[in-house]
Amino acid sequence: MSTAQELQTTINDLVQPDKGILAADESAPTIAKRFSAIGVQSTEDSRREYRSLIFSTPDLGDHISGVILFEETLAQLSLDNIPIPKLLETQGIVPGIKVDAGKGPLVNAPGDEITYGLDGLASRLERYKALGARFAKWRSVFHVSDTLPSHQAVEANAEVLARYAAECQELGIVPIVEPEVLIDGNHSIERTAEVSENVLFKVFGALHRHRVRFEWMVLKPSMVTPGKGAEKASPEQIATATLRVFRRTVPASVPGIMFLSGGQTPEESTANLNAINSIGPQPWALSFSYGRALQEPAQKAWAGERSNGEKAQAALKKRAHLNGLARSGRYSPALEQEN
Ligand code: 5MM
Repeated sequence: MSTAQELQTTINDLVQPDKGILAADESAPTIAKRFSAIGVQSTEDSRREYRSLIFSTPDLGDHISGVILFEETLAQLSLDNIPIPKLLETQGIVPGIKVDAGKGPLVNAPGDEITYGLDGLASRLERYKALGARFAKWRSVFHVSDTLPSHQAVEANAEVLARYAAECQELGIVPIVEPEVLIDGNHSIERTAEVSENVLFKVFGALHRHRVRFEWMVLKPSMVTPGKGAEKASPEQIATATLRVFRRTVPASVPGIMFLSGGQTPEESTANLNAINSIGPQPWALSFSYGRALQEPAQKAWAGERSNGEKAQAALKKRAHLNGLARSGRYSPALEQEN
């Protein structure tokens, strides 16, 4: 297969009606935090057990088109000794890989962060591809206040996102570009909209400068919401604000926008996606690439006990199903009560 064919096939497999992406790429410190909330110690074995369990959920591929893995998981065997990427492929799910190397302070920009990981990226991508990864993900974060993010933080993160995306496409790997405007703070929905619009303009400018083909990428943004400490907005307000920003900044040639949940509750993130898909038509598919909002109920149900496996799988299946409905505006909160 040519590189172009590989990229197009992966896009076709990832961006499908009724389906979205499961983000299970928590780095070691993040998964330790999630496990500690359910009283489970994070070890290589407990991570393998939990992830193997959720990826084996019967018919997970009905509503999940791709799973983002952390490097450790990509090379792990399931509890039945099947390589994890192979287990996903047999479920009809595309395996992907988080390739950024975390983030840290941006020098001379107090309060801002920059994402690391460009050094040696091409050789890592080749290794991940040999292990079965067909798409990748890189996350940049933008803190919000009256003054943040600074001009240099927006420019610098846009540049590394674009360089990452170009390297992925060169090797036939679909890049997921994740600029996350953080929910932490008391900022208004108007301030989030202003920051998101600026960030997305700069990100697409950089992607264009680095000749990234928009047709072969997926955007993973945050929704336009008020900060966590501010008064809540309704799903309709969030949908209107989000779409206004995206229609101004995201080229129609991008096939899919797959939102992160960013600290919204599972129910909120489904209701908001549903509201977004109730306004249309739009040029792109609008779906989910949730981590916490898909996994939280499953983690609670599992609580580290193998005997809870079926309950955990049912909890994940339920969120995947409801988000699959929200993907085309067919969700209603009343469905939360059904099993
Ligand atoms: C699952 O968490 C991902 C990795 O985060 P860390 O590097 O901080 O461990 C994260 O990139 C995730 O894919 C996105 O934030 C979406 O997850 P949420 O939970 O926001 O939907």
